[in-house]
Amino acid sequence: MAEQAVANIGVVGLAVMGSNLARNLASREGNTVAVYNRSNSKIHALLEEHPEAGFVASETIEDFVASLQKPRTAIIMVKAGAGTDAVINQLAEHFEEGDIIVDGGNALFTDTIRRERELRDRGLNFVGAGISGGEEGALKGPSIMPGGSAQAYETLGPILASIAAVAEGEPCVTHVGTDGAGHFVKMIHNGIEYADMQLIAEAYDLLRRVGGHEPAAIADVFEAWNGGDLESYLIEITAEVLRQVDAKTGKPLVDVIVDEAGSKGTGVWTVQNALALGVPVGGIAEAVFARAVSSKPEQRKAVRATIESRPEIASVGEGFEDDVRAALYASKVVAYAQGFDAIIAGAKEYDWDIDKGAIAKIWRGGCIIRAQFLNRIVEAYEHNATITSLLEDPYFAKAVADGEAAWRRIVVTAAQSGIPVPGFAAALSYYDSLASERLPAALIQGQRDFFGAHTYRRIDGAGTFHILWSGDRTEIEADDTH
Ligand code: NBP
Repeated sequence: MAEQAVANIGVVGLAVMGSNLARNLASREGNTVAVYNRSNSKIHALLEEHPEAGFVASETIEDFVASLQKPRTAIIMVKAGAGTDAVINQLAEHFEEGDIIVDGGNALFTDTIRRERELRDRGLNFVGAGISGGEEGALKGPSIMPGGSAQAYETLGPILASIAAVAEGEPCVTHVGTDGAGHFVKMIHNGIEYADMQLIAEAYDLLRRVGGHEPAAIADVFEAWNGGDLESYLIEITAEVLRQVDAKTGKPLVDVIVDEAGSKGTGVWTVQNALALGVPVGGIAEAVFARAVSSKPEQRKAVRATIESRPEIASVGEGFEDDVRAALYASKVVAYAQGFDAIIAGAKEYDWDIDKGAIAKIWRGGCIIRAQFLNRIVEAYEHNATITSLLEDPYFAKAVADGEAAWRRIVVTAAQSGIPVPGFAAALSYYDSLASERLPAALIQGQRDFFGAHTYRRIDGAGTFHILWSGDRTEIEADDTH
């Protein structure tokens, strides 16, 4: 066990993510990796299974700290929440000015903001780093979204770059911004992931129920789509899942899986925070809600029992598959546009200087939403970093316009057939909202003025107005304190 300061990086927390990240670090030239875990059995197991990694192991936090060269840099990979706070406190007790504590877990970004402030006051650097890619990513190359100070990134950046995934020759890591910026962007990444998965699931449902195809045939469709502009990890694994046959029954696996989707909460965080920031992320919210609806089997059964007949499935022609593909692509553009809107709003609220193009770049490899499509987002922000929405970019504007007719046909077909497409429909409504010259928000303002004297502005001049609704219904100029 370790006594001397020989390691340039340490990992605390050796469950699946931490041990894989430690192995990834150890496999890169120039790294000597210190490891520690609360239950020592995990340390021994890791050392036994991977002697080649040359880990510097410690059975106490004191020895772990002593094994690190200065500035000491330790990555924490423990369960988010109380476990993370416990480990931070242990490290902070022994760390000295300039040392760096990295939280690579799935922390809520507001916790990261708090932790960074507390540790900064003690002269320590704290980096909240979102890490995406699951256990395989941690081992072979994740997408890494670190926040924190620029000073900490000077030491940490090259180490993270050495273990990150590589896309188009560039490591999938960038200094996202100060304090909680990295965990905020990771949260949005997960929100977009929810939306993307929901849209793919809706496409599958339509191909199955309207198109009449079996899962294996739909796998072929997804495989073909993966060769085009939808090329992505999620489309690729969808084909794999649909092709899988259940060994026990001989049925497609997808037909024996209970149709109740679980979640770990990052989608909910995305929607809660977007609501607080006033950013419409309907595609992500519908994806979170769709999982919630699926997870209420008793309610679904009770309502189903009251329904006597369901609509007939609409009959469709040869172009149906292409229509579904176009609807999927257009809805996906909307989901990403909404996700980037949330990043812009978060950056404004929390005073982060976030380079949107750089975020799209680091999502091109290692993470769950990795896709060809992200290159188009990189190009959009390279072309004009000040666009108010991705839908304003010429490429995306044309992509959506090209698919628009098909998108509408698909939403109509789904509605006629009684097939839920909350993702496709919400995305289309959002697009139509942005595309409409006048919105019925004017009526809402009238209603608000009626019951709450909330006032309104006029289209033909400055000022704020109110109708004397319970009086003679004349308009008066109001002050804007209402
Ligand atoms: P878990 O989230 O299952 O956490 C287990 C680890 O936390 C063990 O090392 C455990 O130590 C340690 N721990 C706990 Br629990 N409470 C502790 C405490 N009070 N003090 C010290 N250590 C404590 O591990 P994981 O699945 O490897 O994930 C690690 C982090 O990475 C999490 O934040 C997770 O959200 C995030 N993440 C996971 C994935 C994924 O695909 N799994 C992907 C991306 C990010 P013990 O051995 O002594 O109990």
